[in-house]
Amino acid sequence: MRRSLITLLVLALLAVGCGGKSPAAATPESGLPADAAEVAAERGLTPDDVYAAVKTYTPSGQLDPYLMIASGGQSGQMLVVGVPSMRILKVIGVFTPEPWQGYGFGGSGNEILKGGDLPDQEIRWGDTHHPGLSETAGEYDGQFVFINDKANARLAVVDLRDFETKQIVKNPNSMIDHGGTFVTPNTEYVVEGPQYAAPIGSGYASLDDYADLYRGLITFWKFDRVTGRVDPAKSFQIELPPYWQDLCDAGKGVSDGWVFCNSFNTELATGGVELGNPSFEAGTTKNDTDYLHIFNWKQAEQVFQAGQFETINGMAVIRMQTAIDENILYFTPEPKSPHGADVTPGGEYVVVGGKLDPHVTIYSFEKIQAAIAAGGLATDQYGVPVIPLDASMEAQVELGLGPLHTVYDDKGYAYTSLFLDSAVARWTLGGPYSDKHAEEPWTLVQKLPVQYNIGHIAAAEGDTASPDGGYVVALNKWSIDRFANVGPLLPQNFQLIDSSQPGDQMRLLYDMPIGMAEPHYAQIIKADKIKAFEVYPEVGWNPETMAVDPNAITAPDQARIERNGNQVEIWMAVVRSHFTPEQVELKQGDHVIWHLTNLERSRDATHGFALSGYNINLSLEPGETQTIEFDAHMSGTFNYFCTEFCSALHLEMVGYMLVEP
Ligand code: K7E
Ligand code: CUA
Repeated sequence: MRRSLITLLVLALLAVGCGGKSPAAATPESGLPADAAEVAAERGLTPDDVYAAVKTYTPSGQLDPYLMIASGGQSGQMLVVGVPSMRILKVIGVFTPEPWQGYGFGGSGNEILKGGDLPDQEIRWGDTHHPGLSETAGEYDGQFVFINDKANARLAVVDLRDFETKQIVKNPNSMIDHGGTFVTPNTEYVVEGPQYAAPIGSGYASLDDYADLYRGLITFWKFDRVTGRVDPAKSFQIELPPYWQDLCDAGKGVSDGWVFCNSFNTELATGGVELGNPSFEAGTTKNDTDYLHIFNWKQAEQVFQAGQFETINGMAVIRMQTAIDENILYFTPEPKSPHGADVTPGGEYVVVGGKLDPHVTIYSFEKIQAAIAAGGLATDQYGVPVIPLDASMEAQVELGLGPLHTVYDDKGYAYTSLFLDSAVARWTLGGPYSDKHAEEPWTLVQKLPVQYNIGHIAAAEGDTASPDGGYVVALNKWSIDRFANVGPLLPQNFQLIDSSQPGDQMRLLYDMPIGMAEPHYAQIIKADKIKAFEVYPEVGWNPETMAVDPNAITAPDQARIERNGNQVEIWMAVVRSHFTPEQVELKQGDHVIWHLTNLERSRDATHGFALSGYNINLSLEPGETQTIEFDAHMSGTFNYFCTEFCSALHLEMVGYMLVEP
């Protein structure tokens, strides 16, 4: 029935011509079923609208072929969105406690969040920018996703078996970062690019000493797939000039072993508009060009393993002079104030968008290598060899105002976001991509308006060695008039674009408001690559260790309370629709260790555990074990209750915790 309706709709579209701008001839003669035609007419839908509806409508029970993992901006979290339905499936607690996931309210999430604290400062939010999916041979493998916290220079690891954060590491030598995360093609390293320069370790130094004491710092976090953790002891950093390094990308294919980062503020501006100095916005944009940073990370890894580093705050730092002497670091000029540096699927080119230059500049990895091999390069003021632009550049394509970020598809097209034009530019790649499309290489094909001020752009499997094509998502910064007015703070707008047809046939399909933060980047992975648990594999599973917890119980009759002096230890069973025990008697001042195991094996049979007054809240997914520990410092009558409506007798899923004064 449903299938035949869609067939009819599609036939109708063909009949009325999908490209037309006039309202659909919503009559039975159009081929639309009478009731659908009436709805289309009533709502004033054009054939384009009907096309978009049919492309995105996902009937109940049908699954999306793609998942988009988006940064959650200032919320500190990550979002999981189905594509093309643009349904939000999950908010993953990362740098900010997330009550729905029971993350950061007494369970193991507290320890994970603590991993990101400064020595003397607890931090409970983040500014997430760039999610990076783990890769094997340059393809997303669906195992992990990483993300940075720009605000505090931290990195988080999320395991895609349960979509939960497993680790947060604090960069001990930076207070801020930006150009990460992204992975090397086999996830050997998760790279955290820097941003605003500071003394290494972020100690105090006068801005008068900026050129001498301030530095950039790129971090290569070693990732261990078996433990699912970053290993700081096997990680290293490279000291850089105090230019403000921005976005980075890893080479792949022919350029595997290399990393590319933009920079701005090669002017070494230090601001002070209030003192009559040029403002940062003026001071950092004086030069016509900045430097694309080119790193040989495989060489850096060897230098690190050979011990040619200094240990600063427990972290290995390869000094700038070592990086120069050991042929790790090169520069080439790039048009002023660049933003994205994006490596093509085969690794042949790096595409750079200059925010203040209407072109994208395409660098050839082969030419860069030839220039390095030829030697005789001049250097910048810090002694870093600079490859002249005409020796590294392959092409420039004029796209429009404010090119920022570029992604790729399977048809030899690149897609660049144009911030000032509020448009997505589709243009053709040359070289080995020339025979994939009908147009001239390095040519603008189409500019599709978006609403409004697009920042990043994401494509299906777009950062892999073999992008899919079909969908592109515009991550727009402003939404202005796109949605009902909800006050002066407006949502961001994700716009889904159909990129399945060649030539100038891109179409806008769908608007999705993000009313919780400003997402920056997103990656889109084939849904069937992710093999997430439906329930935890065994009863008693500890999601932090990804193994059965020694304090798990497997049946309600193992539940018990043991007192040892003023320490009380509880082993609690949680199953529809009761907790065992239901009465917990404590004395004020007791130290409480409380293990909870959800014995359920049915999918979605999650129980919550909220303990009133004590700021404790857990989400116990089927099979999960969590442990909370606290001092019963308040006397009184408290309830613990289930916060997930798990059964008809969910309200009865409750217990009393009595604390005797
Ligand atoms: Cu907002 Cu990648 Cu942090 Cu560009 S970044 S827009
Ligand atoms: Cu368990 Cu509600």
